Amino acid sequence: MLRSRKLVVVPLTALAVAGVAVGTAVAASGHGAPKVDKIKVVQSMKVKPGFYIQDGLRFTPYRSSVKSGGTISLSATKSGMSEGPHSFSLVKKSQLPKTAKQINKCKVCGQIAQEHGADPNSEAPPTKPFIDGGDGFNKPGDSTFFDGKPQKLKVTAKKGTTLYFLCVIHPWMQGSIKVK
Ligand SMILES: [Cu+2]
Repeated sequence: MLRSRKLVVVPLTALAVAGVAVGTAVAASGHGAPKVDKIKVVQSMKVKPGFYIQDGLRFTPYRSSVKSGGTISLSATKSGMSEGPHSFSLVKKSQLPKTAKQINKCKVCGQIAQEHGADPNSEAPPTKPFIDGGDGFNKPGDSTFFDGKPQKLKVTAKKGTTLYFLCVIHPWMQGSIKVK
């Protein structure tokens, strides 16, 4: 039931059903203990019968920081996965939707979902669970499909950069990471 209410920009049936292991997400390894910043998907739903349902599905914290070369660990609570999978996608600040209309017509969300290889006409998993321009998780367009299984992302963006992210399936799930 929740699923049918989901705000979907392009038909994301494929993303919604896929259970994909993201093998290419870069794991932190070696060289001492890299600082790991944790971002978690959580849910807290509020309902006012007759009026609205407030979907508290979100990344928390929505603002965080990481050292250049450091690691972001992505995880989710059980309820955080109640509305299907997510993506953790870097976009430009100007591409973050702010209004309901922008959320419903999130152009960049459609583009990134398409690049993940989500076939809107099938329930096949995305063909490309990890999108990377080739030099790590550091710029708009880089994206990982998140099925709830914890992931570690090495952030290669330079010190001083702020990365903005959202979930292309639930585009109100947004946040930023300061690279120190
Ligand atoms: Cu999501």
